[in-house]
Amino acid sequence: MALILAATSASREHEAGAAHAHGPPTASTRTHSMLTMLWDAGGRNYTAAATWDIDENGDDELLVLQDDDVVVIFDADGGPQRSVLLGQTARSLDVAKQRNPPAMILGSRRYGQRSVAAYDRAGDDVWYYPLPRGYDVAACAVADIDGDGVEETIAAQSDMGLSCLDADGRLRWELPLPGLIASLAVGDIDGDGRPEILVAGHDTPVTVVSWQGHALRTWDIWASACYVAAADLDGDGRAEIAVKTATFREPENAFVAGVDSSGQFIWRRPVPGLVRALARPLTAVDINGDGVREWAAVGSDGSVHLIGKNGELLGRQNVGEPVIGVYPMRTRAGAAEWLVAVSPTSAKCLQFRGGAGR
Ligand SMILES: [Ca+2]
Ligand SMILES: [Ca+2]
Ligand SMILES: [Ca+2]
Ligand SMILES: [Ca+2]
Repeated sequence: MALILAATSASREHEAGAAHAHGPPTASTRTHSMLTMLWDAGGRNYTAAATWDIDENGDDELLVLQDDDVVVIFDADGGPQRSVLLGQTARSLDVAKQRNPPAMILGSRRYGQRSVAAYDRAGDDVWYYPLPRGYDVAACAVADIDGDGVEETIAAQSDMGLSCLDADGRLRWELPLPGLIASLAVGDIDGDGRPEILVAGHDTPVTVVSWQGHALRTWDIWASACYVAAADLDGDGRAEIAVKTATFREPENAFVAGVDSSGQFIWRRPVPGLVRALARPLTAVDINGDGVREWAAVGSDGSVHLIGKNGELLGRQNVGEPVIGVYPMRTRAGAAEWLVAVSPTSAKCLQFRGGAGR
């Protein structure tokens, strides 16, 4: 705990210093040593990823989507386990976690036909749902939104809206939404026991959607928030919310912000850079193993920021190349989760220094 507090203090000094352009150089050195790299699974043309214990051996695997229609599965130690040839171009990826065995859920395209498809880890078809029309599936999320113990899949087509499918790939509901959707998140943001779906896109307000597929409200002040994440960081039954903005004119002024359940801003931190299409620049991870998750946010400059639920900066490090997404990795090695930072040509697994102790 002392380590974390000391590091937080150093980070704050560095933040203040950066804002005034004359920060103490030692602060930068100290924040750089917050994360150590465990392994780097280099590859080619990575476009999206997910982490889950898909082979049920107790450690998460890293699933990375390449632009040549292949999913590469890496073990928790970074060793390649298998490659799955999809036979269609996939753009977004999640895992049906409660399915036995777990399945990969992919937003795909084949001969111009958009679809959501489920595959087992060997690459065999589980189900396939053709989407009627529209652009690529910008994001898909698997979650039990109606509380019956079985997960649904929500797919967001960037120009069309949402489609909710049941565990066997049959349509539950559709919701047309305006604007170019870039991301979606599922979490119980008001603590009523039912999850909400948050949808964000380019130059469009964040929309809150009910689990039955009704648009409840929009947060007009967040039109520049094109990425949204929801996760119950502290385990109190209510999901925390964070957004990342993308301002095409001034990417250096982009930021990550914490938002309450009514869309009001709680805190904000500068995290530079555009949000690339199909990227996942924000995730929840218990990087220090204290039982409370943190936000990890990436900038297009390669910076990885660790941010507490109240907006406090716990650490920052540059991994040296543009990162398209960050993903938590749980292993039997300890309570602390690892963080995988995926860039187009590498997947770096990072561990918080002094991580496993509670
Ligand atoms: Ca369900
Ligand atoms: Ca709710
Ligand atoms: Ca919470
Ligand atoms: Ca933590």
